[in-house]
Amino acid sequence: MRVVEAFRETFQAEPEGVWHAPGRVNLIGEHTDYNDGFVLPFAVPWGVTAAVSPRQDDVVRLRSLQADGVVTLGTLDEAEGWARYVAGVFWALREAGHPVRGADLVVDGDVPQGAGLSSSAALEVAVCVALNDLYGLALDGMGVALAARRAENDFVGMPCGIMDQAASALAQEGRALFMDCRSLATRNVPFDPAAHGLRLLIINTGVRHALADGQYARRRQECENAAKRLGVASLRDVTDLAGALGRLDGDERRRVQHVVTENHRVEALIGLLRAGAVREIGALLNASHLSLRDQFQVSCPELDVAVEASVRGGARGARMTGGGFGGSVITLVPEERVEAVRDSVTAAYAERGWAAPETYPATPSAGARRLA
Ligand code: GAF
Repeated sequence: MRVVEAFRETFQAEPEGVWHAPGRVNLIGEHTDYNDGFVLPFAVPWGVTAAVSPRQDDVVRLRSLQADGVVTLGTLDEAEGWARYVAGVFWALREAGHPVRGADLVVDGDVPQGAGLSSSAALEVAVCVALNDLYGLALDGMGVALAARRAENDFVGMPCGIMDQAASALAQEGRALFMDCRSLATRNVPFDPAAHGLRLLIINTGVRHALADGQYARRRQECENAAKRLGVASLRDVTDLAGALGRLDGDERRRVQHVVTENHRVEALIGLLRAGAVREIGALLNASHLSLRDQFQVSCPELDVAVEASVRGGARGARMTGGGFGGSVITLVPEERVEAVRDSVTAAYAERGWAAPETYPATPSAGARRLA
């Protein structure tokens, strides 16, 4: 494993172990996690592999095969850029009272760039499962996800929900992960499009619009404001949508419309999967995309064009996946239409002078685990 060779070369020692944590795509349930709602992500075959040894002191030495040099952190506050995601995990575990000292780490990531497939959650979770094992913390998968989310919320400063870290920590091969983000109950739901003559493709727009982080925090705030105005703890608790919409206007009204209907779409999609009606989930994917575009307003032209062109090319349905403002589209395509869908998207992009986006098969993969 090249991460082990790099560890030997960097620290002149064998790593104590090697761990892997994947990125994710979300099948449906977008911008619902921080509203105590439902999500249905699954792990992708790409992620972060970490070779790690514990230390007797509190120093963290860190090398990424995707960046130059070795970062040495005497204190966690010294971390900058990508190293903050790693330092944040040490911080979150120590804050929770776990006896975590320093470590030497080499990390190697292969999540496609710009794809919005949660490479940062993969990095956090890979480090967290390593420290969990090395320091005997006995956290379960959700415990790992919660510590990783705390690192991102309170150390990195990104107010994300629990979906990405939970998917990375708890996903299983061949299954999607249904999660109730209020109770944190999870269920691994079999999802095998190939058994139905279908392919789920990821279309990576390769763009990430600069407003993404600021708009994410704003959406979250709008949802909290709307919940307060409606007198509910969170938008999960809206049971009378028509009544709620009648009491709101403008952006808050749109946000509520999205979140409430999106939760129902997650439940409907689970129902179809349970009935073996995988071919029928396309309409829910399309409806989710329109809602994210028009009500939640987190799409962008590159995502919309990829969705529309893939449906024109014969996809059963398509939607943006993840936070939005760039990243990827997922599209559910009958096997015999895969080439036609790729051609349709490439042509639509070319018409606008955009480079052809990369596409990859999205195979539901295993969650975080120790490799060696
Ligand atoms: C990002 C966040 F990190 C998730 O928590 C989730 O809110 C998602 O956007 C939108 O569904 O990936």
